[in-house]
Amino acid sequence: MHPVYVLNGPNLNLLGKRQPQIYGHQTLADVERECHELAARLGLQVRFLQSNREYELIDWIHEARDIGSAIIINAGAFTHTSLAILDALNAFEGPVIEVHISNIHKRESFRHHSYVSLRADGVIVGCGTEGYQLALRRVGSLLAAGTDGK
Ligand code: CA2
Repeated sequence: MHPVYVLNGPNLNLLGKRQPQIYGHQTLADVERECHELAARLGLQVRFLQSNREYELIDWIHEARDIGSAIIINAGAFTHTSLAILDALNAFEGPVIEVHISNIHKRESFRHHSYVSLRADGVIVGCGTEGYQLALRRVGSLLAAGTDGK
């Protein structure tokens, strides 16, 4: 089975340990466990990854080109800066869902623009860590329908 890549960018390893008023109390390990549980119920497999390094996220997007069925990505602050991540996502052919735990549009103006959104088939913002579950459900529907959501 081709796994769904769930990619997490810089500082998301701190989830649940700092700024709970913005990002909630769940840790990234909690989110990962919930993703695996839901994926099993949906008949999907998940490869859940986090890196603070831009090149590593890009390498995983390339890997997903070869063996992944879909990408769910919270690129963290790289969302707002990384043309390189956008280029990598543009080379991926399956569904891409962008997730942000906080509502980036309610925050500082520098968070309002997303390079990832220029490629994403769906965007989930401001739903807390539940956004990952919502994204996984959407990926499940798109894969079952054999469409990429475009
Ligand atoms: O809301 C989101 O999911 C973000 O992608 C999170 C990024 C931020 O730069 C984006 O604008 C929106 C930051 C991730 C940092 O996560 C932390 C979690 C806990 C404590 C400190 C940082």
